[in-house]
Amino acid sequence: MMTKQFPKGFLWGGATAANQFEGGYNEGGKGLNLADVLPGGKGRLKLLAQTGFDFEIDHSKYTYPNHEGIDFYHRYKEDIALFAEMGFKVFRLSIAWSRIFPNGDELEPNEAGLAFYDRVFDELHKHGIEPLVTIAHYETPLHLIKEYGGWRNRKLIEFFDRYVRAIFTRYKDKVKYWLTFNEINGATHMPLLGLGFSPEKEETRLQDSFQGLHHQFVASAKAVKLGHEIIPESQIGCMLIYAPVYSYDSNPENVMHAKREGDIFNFLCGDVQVRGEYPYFADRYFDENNVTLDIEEGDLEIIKEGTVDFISFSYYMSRTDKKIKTPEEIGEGNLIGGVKNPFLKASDWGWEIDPVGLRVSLNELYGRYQKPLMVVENGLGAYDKVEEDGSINDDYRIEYLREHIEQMGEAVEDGVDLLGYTSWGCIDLVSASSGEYSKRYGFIYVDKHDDGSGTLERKRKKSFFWYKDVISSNGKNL
Ligand code: BGP
Repeated sequence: MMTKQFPKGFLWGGATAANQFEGGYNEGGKGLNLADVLPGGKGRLKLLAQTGFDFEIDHSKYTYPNHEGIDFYHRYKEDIALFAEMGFKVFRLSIAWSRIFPNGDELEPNEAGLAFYDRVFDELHKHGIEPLVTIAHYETPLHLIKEYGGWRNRKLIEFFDRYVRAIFTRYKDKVKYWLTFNEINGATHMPLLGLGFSPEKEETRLQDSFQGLHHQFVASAKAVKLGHEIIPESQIGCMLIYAPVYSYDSNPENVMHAKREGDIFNFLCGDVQVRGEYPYFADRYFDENNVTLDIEEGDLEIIKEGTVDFISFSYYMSRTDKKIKTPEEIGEGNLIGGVKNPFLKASDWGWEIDPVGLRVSLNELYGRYQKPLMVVENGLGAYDKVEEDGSINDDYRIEYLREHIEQMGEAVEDGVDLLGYTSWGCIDLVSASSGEYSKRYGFIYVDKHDDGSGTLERKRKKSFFWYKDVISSNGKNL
């Protein structure tokens, strides 16, 4: 099948996060972070929230899959060679903050942690692959959570500043593309992952989340400014979890409700990071939800001065919104709420599959900001089966990706400035929401299972060869 032309130099690749694939959780002087105390299995986020981070790491009742991940820490050469075989132009990974500052509040960085990423970046460059680095991807040092209460505490701005200064300085000749906070706008839904705290009560969730977000906005803007100073040619982006919000029907009440939900979810954080100011609708929303932000003098100037160079986002699903739901409709929507969309099928984890929604997202984001975009996460979590001959025939994944890439091609044809595409979990890794190995996204299969068994051997899936062809034809052969 032929699709539209992607721009020359389009950045094809794959995406990961340190805590979900590195392993080596206590090697090289690394300190514990949030992901290290997240147990495996569905309901892990709730479980951790209930215990208030007091898990013993050797707890006999739970597994901790993020401790071993898929052992990229020791196998990075083999994995990067496989990415290179597919023709990756870019590889998205995160730096684990607690490898660089084990507790998060030290004054000096940990040399062994810095040296590890040096080796990884050198290996990538050896293969002509550009690193795209997320500075914070759901892995706040545990000490900052326990001692300071996570991002609710303004002090984290200072610690983060020290961390970014250390990595910008160290990797200034090796990394050009940076993202500040992963899925920053997901924080109000899942404050635990992004902000490192679990709301004590529902009534304070929004107040604490937006205060934490305000601290992250300041920290992000400072990082952008500093990055531009230390690495003049750097491109620093924000990272949003984007989900276009559709109205359930044409009832104007529903349409207005969907519009406002979309503004709050998709654009509030984006406006702060891209335009450098809180949007016009924020005040009313904060008033109506009893949110009073503590904004210190100078914060808004910093935010204004540290706007991002491009916008990156994850795209997994759209959301269908209805103002007043029937009792049956409550809770039947997808991960990020709403109601069921009768036109869409869902994955085995109930995530609605909507390729056209990706074109909608790209147009909405470009229409609002006119800044280059990058899709840095997209993919299908699915159960894979290894056949007797060792092959893995993941046609369902190929179909999913083909349909989404086709829609990206349409968006490019619409006139959207799109820099690249890194599909999520290009190599199988630990799921963020459920801590499962069996929710697989990769082109590369990893022999590792939910019960902890497996040899960690890597195998090329059918989608591996398909994606290789997609890249070498610059998106023409789908
Ligand atoms: C995003 C996260 C990733 C990743 C992905 C898939 O929200 O940025 O870390 O895990 O979702 O989610 P899951 O692993 O829960 O399937």
